[in-house]
Amino acid sequence: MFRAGATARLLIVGQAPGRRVHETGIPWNDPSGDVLREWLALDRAAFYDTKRIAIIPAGLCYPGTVEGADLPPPPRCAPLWHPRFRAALPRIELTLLVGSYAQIYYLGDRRKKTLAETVRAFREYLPEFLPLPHPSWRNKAWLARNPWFAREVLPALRRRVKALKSRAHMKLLASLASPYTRKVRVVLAEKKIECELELVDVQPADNPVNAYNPLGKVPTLVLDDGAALYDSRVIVDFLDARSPISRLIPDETRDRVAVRRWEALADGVLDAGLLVRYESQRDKKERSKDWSDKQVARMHRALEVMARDLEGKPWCHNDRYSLADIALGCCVGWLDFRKPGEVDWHAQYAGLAQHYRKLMERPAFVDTVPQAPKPK
Ligand SMILES: N[C@@H](CCC(=O)N[C@@H](CS)C(=O)NCC(=O)O)C(=O)O
Repeated sequence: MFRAGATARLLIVGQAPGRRVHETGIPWNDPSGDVLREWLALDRAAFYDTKRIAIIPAGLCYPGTVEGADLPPPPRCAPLWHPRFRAALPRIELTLLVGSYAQIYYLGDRRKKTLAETVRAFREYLPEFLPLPHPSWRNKAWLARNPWFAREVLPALRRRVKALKSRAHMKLLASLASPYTRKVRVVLAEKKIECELELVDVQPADNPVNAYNPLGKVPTLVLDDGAALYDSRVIVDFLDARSPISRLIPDETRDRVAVRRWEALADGVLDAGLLVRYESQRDKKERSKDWSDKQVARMHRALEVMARDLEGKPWCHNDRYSLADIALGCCVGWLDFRKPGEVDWHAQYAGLAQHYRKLMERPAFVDTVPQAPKPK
């Protein structure tokens, strides 16, 4: 017995259907389900909304009872079915492991000696998993013995579930020409995070972004509660931490700062390129050649360092695709598009061109190629 829609972002893995659930054909349709819904602060409509929540127990079928007690799920069930379900549910961001059977399958050796210790150490398993005790009436005494559960775990659980619910309404104020916006869009696509795109024109001094971001720049990410995040570096940080799918920023400090240095370099080339572009749009007699030359020289120095650091490597940092590659791709893709200072990076930095071709094999890059705004 299971309920799941391909867009679900929360997965609830319980034990196995009990007799009442088996008879009604609805998972968690029993007093345990009522307690679980209270823990999650969700009503029945929200709980059974398969577009948002998938419910797949460790054992899919009713295993029967012996002397009134439900039998445990057969151990072969989860390894057989869960990988298939997970492959069909690419958007799951948080998996609630309700009871020890779900924890055995998903956490394996990462479990502590007792269920209570595992649950109490819940922060260790986030953002991917959150272990919970089984909310059955038999566990009432457990809950009384462990008051920290209501104090520490439930508020964290409710916060996460609420955040998942509201995430659908995130809105990215964007421009299809902006390379920084592209960086955020590639991250959204790689991490399979849904987000509405609102195209805005940031040219006029009085533009609609100002109301959310005093800097009046795109990208700006507006959350459900109206809070706004900027700039692109802060937004990608937020998005990467929100979902465990395709981690793009490493946890370990040295790796993380190495990836972020790549990003700073790629963004720095763009900052200089934009200045060159803005300068070229001024009246001819007002343009400063020295100023533009300084920016172009800066771009060349940075491109040279990037080409050198990439030499002989499959990816910018270590052996995996990361935000460093995304930042580099968005940088050189934009140079192609706007050609500030006529920098011929294809010829001069062949390694970067080759890397961009490789990135353009990814749908996230193909779908976000910069486009000029439509003339009004
Ligand atoms: N550091 C910012 C740069 C954002 C930025 O400069 N965006 C440009 C579009 S590519 C913009 O909004 N420009 C409007 C303006 O400068 O008035 C980021 O990473 O998000």
